[in-house]
Amino acid sequence: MLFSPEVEAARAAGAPIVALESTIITHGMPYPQNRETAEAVEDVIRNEGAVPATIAVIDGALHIGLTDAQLEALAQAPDVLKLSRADMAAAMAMGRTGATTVAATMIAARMAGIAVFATGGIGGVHRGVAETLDISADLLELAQTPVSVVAAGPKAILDIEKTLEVLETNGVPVIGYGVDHLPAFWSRDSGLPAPIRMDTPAQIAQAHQMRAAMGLPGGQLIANPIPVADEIPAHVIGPIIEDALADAEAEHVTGKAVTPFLLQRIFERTSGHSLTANIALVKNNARLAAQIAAALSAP
Ligand code: PSU
Ligand code: MN
Repeated sequence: MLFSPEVEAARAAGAPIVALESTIITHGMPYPQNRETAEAVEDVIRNEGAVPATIAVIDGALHIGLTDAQLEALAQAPDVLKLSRADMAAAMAMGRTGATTVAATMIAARMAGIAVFATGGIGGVHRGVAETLDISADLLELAQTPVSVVAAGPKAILDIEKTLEVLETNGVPVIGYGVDHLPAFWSRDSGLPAPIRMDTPAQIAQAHQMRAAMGLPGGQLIANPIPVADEIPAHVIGPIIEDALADAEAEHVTGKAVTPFLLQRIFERTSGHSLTANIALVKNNARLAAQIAAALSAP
């Protein structure tokens, strides 16, 4: 495990650190917006007084925090693997380069002693699960790895109701931040109630600590709604998602390829509006994550 100089210094000083995933860079956004976003998100965290730790596997080494040069190289690299719990260790053993999903980033964060992680959206139960059994490893990671993950809610490409059921069965608290309804990534309201509502970073930090004190395994999912100005309302994004899902089925896209395929199609069909929204919500999540990290490290 290799720490960037910035993260190393933060660890030594006991400063708040926020983990960031890298699949969003390599498989979630096109170049150069992916690199620009990654840097902007890191800056949001720095401006809140915390230190960003973007996580990736580079030539077999697990990096906690990337330099600007490493970030730039990753953003442009062809054939970067998408690493989840199942393949992270294998990629390291083989000396490969891979981006970490939410699940893999949580694993790395726990190893590095980082309690808070910001991303855009988590994986979940895919629609048509009865046929495909496609349930993201992200959900099972939340059940066992003690990291608080700030996301903008499950994406509407998923079956949100079933995603909530799996999280509940696995004992994962799903916390709507300042909202009674669960947000749905591009939209502020999924139409479903948020299982728990909290209104301050301090409450979220306290609940994280309480779980640890109780010896409960697993993390928390904090669902932070996209800012009003950047929202794509459900009635606009809904039909576009339906089309993208139909394309995926027609083209027999399966497994790991499903999420990146759908995001790309939705990007094309919204003339890039989905990307603008995605960037805004990741920054918004980074801000909240930094505030939670600060509350956790407050004496
Ligand atoms: N949601 C996004 N963009 C992404 C992802 C999710 O808005 O890039 C990525 C995350 O890394 C997440 C992964 O962990 O997709 C989930 O993939 P899967 O459904 O194959 O588990
Ligand atoms: Mn999947």
